[in-house]
Amino acid sequence: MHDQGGKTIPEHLNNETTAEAVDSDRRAMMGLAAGGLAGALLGLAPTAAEATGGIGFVGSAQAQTANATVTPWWPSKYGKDDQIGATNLITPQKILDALKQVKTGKVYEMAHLYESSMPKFGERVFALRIPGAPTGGPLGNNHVIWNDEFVATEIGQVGTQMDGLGHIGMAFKGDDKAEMRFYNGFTAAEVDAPYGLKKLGVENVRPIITTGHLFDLAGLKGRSLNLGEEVTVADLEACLARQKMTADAIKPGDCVFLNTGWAELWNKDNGLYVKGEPGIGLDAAKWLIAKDVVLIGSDTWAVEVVPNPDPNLAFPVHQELIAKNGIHIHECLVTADLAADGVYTFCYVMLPLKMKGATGSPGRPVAIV
Ligand code: UVW
Repeated sequence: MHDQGGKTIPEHLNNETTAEAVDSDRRAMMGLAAGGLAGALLGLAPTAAEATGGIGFVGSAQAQTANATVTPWWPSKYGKDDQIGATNLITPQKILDALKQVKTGKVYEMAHLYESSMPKFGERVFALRIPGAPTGGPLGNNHVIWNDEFVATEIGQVGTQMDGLGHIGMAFKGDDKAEMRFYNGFTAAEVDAPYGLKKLGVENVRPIITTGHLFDLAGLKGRSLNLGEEVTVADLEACLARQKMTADAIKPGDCVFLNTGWAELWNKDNGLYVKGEPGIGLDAAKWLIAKDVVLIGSDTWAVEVVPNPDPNLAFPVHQELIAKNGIHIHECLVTADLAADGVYTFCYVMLPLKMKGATGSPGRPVAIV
């Protein structure tokens, strides 16, 4: 363990090799930008987001997406007007099957504490205040007082967060909103509005009560995974074998989770936590999509490998899962407790807030066995 500013960081995530790797990855990305289409970025001051770390890895790729040529992914297999995506698969029968996993009633908390010090992607904020403290009173002969909180934040996109289907899309033609597409081909002109999304808001998502499966990648590798380390299909299969499971254990409508060990950095080295991460690449994402999962979660902030091994791509797994297949991503989860107890299959409960027009949901997801 290593002490940094009074916080203890696991040695294997803090050694100079890791720090150097981060810097050299970043230099490599910026070098590619210089040689590629994003050369136009050169000479510009880094954006505020780049200065914060995380987005810096994808800055060059972002500059290259102005005119994407993509095969339309709509209409959705759930119908051309569908707004709930893969949660269509959470049927009463699925819930009954999931509840069969509950044998002891033990609950694993999978959310981090929401607090201002938590790591946040880019320029996101989380500020909670109790105005007045106490906010009101005293009133009446009984002198009642009360506290209310005021929270300023990107509420669906900080801390433990489930991405809704209106969070991620693709710009086919610059900033033409009629050519920006989201899940089911809805355009930004149809979806986006300043006071909340008009379509695909998180209020549409069904309560998620289904069977969950953990892939203990840190257990498989005997170490926490590294920044930029791609989780492959072979890794997922090796996890299942180690956990004495087979791939057909994952049924349509189930959720899957990655334990990478990255959460060891949470509130210890937030800069490194959001600078990049280990996670699934496109191949593993497609393998899981073929299994008709409803949600993929991880102890990282994006579930997918960042930076992507293809430096021209920025968050392609987000697009593949959310926009193209209506599959949710659940980020910044606590998975280590499940891994420590060897709990690989459980009943997963996440009730996204019915927050009209929101892009995602905070919450208190739990695994029950
Ligand atoms: C982005 O919003 C780009 O990332 P995330 O969904 O991981 O917060």
